[in-house]
Formats: sequence, C-alpha cells, structure tokens
Amino acid sequence: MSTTAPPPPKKLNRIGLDVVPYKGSKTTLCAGCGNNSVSERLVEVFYEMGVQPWDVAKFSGIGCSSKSPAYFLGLSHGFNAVHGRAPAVATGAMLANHKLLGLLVTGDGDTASIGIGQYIHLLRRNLPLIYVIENNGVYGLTKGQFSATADIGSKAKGGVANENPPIDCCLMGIELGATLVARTFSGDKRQLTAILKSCVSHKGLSIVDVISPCVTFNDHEGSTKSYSYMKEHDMPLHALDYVPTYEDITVEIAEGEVREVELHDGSKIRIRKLGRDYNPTDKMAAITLLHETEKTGEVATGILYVDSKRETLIDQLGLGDEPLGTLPQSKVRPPKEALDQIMEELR
Ligand SMILES: Cc1ncc(C[n+]2csc(CCOP(=O)(O)OP(=O)(O)O)c2C)c(N)n1
Ligand code: SF4
Ligand SMILES: [Mg+2]
Repeated sequence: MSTTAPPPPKKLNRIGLDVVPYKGSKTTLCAGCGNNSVSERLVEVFYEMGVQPWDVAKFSGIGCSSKSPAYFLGLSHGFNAVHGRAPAVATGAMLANHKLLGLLVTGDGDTASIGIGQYIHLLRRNLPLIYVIENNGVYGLTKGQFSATADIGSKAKGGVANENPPIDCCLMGIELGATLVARTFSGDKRQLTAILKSCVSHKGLSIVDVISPCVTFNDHEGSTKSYSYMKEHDMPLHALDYVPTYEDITVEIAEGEVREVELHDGSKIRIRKLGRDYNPTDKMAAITLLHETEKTGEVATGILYVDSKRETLIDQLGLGDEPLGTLPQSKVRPPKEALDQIMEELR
C-alpha cells in the first residue's frame, strides 16, 4: 500500500485558474538577469488579479528583454516586432481590439535608441497600454554596448566611461503625455508588484522603467545599472500598496501619512510617505525630482506621476464599445452608393 501523500490542492485565483496558464516557456536568459525577475512578477500579478490570459496581447521588439514575453503568459496573444517598432504594432492592434489588455515589454535600446521616434509618438497618444522597459543601460543581446539610457561616467566592462548624457524615458513620458509613469528596480519585488498591479487598473498609457541589471555585461564596479549601485542609490519615494476594488479593506491610517489615488476600475493605490511628502499627481514636482536626482546620482523609485483624468486615444477617436476588428463588413465598408456619391462630388 502506498504511503505517498496526495499533492496539495492547487490554489485558484478569483476566476478559477491556477498559476500554470499564466506561465510561459522556460527562460533562456542568463541566470541572475534582472529580466527574469520581471517575468516572474508579471506571472504573479496577472494570476493574482485574475486577468484572463487570452485577454492579454503582448508586444516586444528585439533584445534579451524583448525575448521575455515568451517566458510569461503563454496563452496570451503575442507579436515580436522589428527592433524599435513594437509601439506601431501595438497601436494598430489596440485600435483593432481595445478590449484586449496591451502589454509591451522591451529594452532601453529598443525604446531609447532605434525606437525613440516610435516611443515619442506613443507617449503623445495615451494609448491604453502597459509599457515595461527592462532598462540595463546596454544592448545586452549584442554584447554590451552603451545604450542611450547609460549615465554619464558609467563604466563599461572594459573600463571605458560613457560620455553622452542619458535619455530619461520617465522624464520624457511625463513631459509628453503618458498618464502613469513609474520607475522601479527588478530586485524590489514588493514595489514592482504594486506598480504593475496599478498599471493593470489604469486606463491609459503606463510607462514602467525597471532598472534590470545585465549580469553578463553591466553588473561590475563603475556601472550605474548594477545590483550593487541600485542597492546603494535606490531612493524609494513612498511605500505602495495596491488595493483592488474587490478586496477593499478599511484600515485606520493616521491622517497625513497616506495619500490615496483612485484608479479607473475603483481600485486604489495607497501611497505611504517615507522620507519626503511626494505627490505623484503634481507634474512639475515629478519633473523637478528627476532633474534633481540626475545630478545627485540617486535613483528615485515608485510612482512618479499619475493622471487618471486624461482621455485615451480610444475615447478620443470615439471607437465605441464594439472593437473595430469584430465589426461585420456591412458596418465598416461604405456601400457602393456612398462611393458613387463621392466620385460624383469629385467630378
Ligand atoms: C534593425 C536592427 N538594427 C540592429 C539590430 C541589432 N540589435 C539587436 S538587439 C539590439 C539592442 C538591444 O538592446 P536593448 O533593447 O536594450 O535590449 P537588451 O538586449 O539589453 O535587453 C540591437 C542593436 C537589429 N536586430 N535590428
Ligand atoms: S546578456 Fe544581459 S540582458 Fe541578456 S540575458 Fe544575459 S544578463 Fe540578461
Ligand atoms: Mg538593454
């Protein structure tokens, strides 16, 4: 008679799924790569929030970071675009079906170097999309050249220092129209999770710049995107708690200690003050902070900016409830008479 205990029952989320459908294939990235931690958080966040995996559309470009969508949400839709061109593909897909939850995961090179033109125009449009930048300051896939987010003075593995000023994707995001902008560190599990959950509830463009060290090409002394640099210079602006609408817990909190921001689905971000009293709805304060910390070398992390009022591209275009991609030909194609009339007017 066997004495083996039966396996423990699988823990199901609120839509009755266990974690398996939220996973992807086994990672082929280097052991210790920050991107692997981001993939793990994405699996947890979508599972814990009970998002249907097949309601998600994943987009990426080219790079180690852009390979990551293979390692989470294996049952979701996915498109691996040309280097730097994922924003255009995501825009088209989301306009065709705005019922999908768009998730773009890519790199700092993909975003701030070859894809900068696409990134800028995406920011202006406030497309409902979660845009995660796995920022390691280098082109990991092509063996560690500096990317446009590398800090001045940051040293490459061979000792050469970067001399060009960095592009700050968050600063650009706040300035040009993204409506949730956050910076975090792949090693800060709690903060990254709270930020990603807030993005799922946000209706608009979320930019999440995750400092995600490349252990193979940019984790040495002198690098400003290494694990040790982040451990010494991470300056969390606040402690974040994401409270989903279906789990609203009333807790007694001393006045002045906590700021609450309500998201579109009624969920809340509870922002507990740490060192400074930081208000992420104040755009100018966010811009000033990023300029200040660029000088001091600190990395301010947390939700830098949030605007829950601005309308999205979908609202602006009046796309209605039913996705364009599912409308019948009779609704999207003008009848012959309409075309004849246009031709008549052009005579
Ligand atoms: C059009 C084009 N130009 C250049 C390349 C070469 N290339 C591949 S990945 C990459 C940079 C990737 O850097 P990043 O986006 O930061 O991703 P990481 O590998 O660091 O995650 C480059 C330049 C390419 N694949 N396609
Ligand atoms: S080369 Fe760097 S970015 Fe690429 S998988 Fe390895 S550690 Fe990650
Ligand atoms: Mg990179």
